[in-house]
Amino acid sequence: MRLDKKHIDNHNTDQSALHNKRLRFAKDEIADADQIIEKLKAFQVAIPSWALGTGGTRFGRFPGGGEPGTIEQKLEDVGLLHALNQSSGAVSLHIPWDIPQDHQALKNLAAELGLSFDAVNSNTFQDQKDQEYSYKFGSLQNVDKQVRDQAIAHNLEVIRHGEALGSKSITVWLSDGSCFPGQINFRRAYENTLESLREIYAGLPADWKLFLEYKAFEPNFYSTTVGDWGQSYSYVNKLGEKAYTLVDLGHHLPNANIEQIVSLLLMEGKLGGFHFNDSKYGDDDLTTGSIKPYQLFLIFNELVEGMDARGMNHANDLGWMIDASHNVKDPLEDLLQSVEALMIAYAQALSVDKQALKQAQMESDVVRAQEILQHAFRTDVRALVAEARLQTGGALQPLGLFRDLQVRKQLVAERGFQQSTGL
Ligand code: RM4
Ligand code: MN
Ligand code: MN
Repeated sequence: MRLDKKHIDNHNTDQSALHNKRLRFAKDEIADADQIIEKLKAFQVAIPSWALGTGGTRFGRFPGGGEPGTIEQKLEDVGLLHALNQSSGAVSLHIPWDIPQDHQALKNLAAELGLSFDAVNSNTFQDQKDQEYSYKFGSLQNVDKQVRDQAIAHNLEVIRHGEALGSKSITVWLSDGSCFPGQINFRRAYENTLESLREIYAGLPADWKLFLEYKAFEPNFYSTTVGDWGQSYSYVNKLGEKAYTLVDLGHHLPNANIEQIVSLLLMEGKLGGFHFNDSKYGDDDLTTGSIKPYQLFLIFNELVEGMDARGMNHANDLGWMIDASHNVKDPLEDLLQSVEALMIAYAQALSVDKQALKQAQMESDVVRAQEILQHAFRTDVRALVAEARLQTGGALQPLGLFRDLQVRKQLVAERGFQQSTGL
């Protein structure tokens, strides 16, 4: 299904009086509103191919209808999101959940929908049918070199798929670790993993990046071999200049100060990208900004400050991706909410009075520093985000239009109740 542009235009016409009123108010409140709008227009968030269907928990799964069954349909779904918000212009594929057959045809379809391919993801946390060796006791860390070689070969194949699609990065997330004390030797696991990563890194095209994601626990519950940002940093530092750490917001122990992690990784030039989501307890993969919007804002505040300090391009120099799972919401509605939350947090961070904050810090004026940050967080920037969408051809209210047009009903009519390969 494709959206007819005239539906978007009609929707925007209907909404324009209200929008203009809100925009005037926001522009009065926020200095540099026009510059913020320009930055928002350039900012794109990649949608994960595994989040377009209903997810589940280990207790069950309650699939909805009209879910995409093929990569082509997944691209079409991302195309729908992008048509609505003009901020979802990329897709991140997970292999082998999605194995591209005809790369050129997929590239053509993506181009038609205004999409590009962001990082490709490898998967050595599950055994696939016909796989020779099992990953039950780890992949890149495995004590058996044959298992490691199989996992390395898989990663190299993922890179080849990505190359053919125009991706420029691979994200490696390992479930490797142990469930019980004594199960593995930590140092040997580290060394095996490093050696394996070096082989993958050696197969990286010159203009590619390798993102190494960390996670504190699950599915291994005693130790994880890339368990936190320090461990990821230790590997990527040894690998070389094309290797970076990837931060998934749900992969920390409770109450970790993620914004500080972000700031320091940026300072070290080793922050590669993000998997955005939200969580209350663990790797809950909930809608971005649904539980801790202030934390999301604080992370963006560090991102903007740190990227500006290094002269980085906000839109292109880091990988911006969502990593979510939808159990009770329509996946497309959920993703629209996540992208909106990201745009709002980014806009709020851009609106922080950086000079004043710096001065407050230099004077150790703690109260003033808090006032400055919270002022930005509490200022309603939604009209700026909507205006950026309007100027790029998107809908003023993407979620509202998605519902008005009964997109899900149309997808069900088109595809039936098939189940996608969602996470
Ligand atoms: C992991 C991690 C990875 C994702 C898998 C499905 O917890 O977040 O990024 O690819 O889940
Ligand atoms: Mn992730
Ligand atoms: Mn995760």
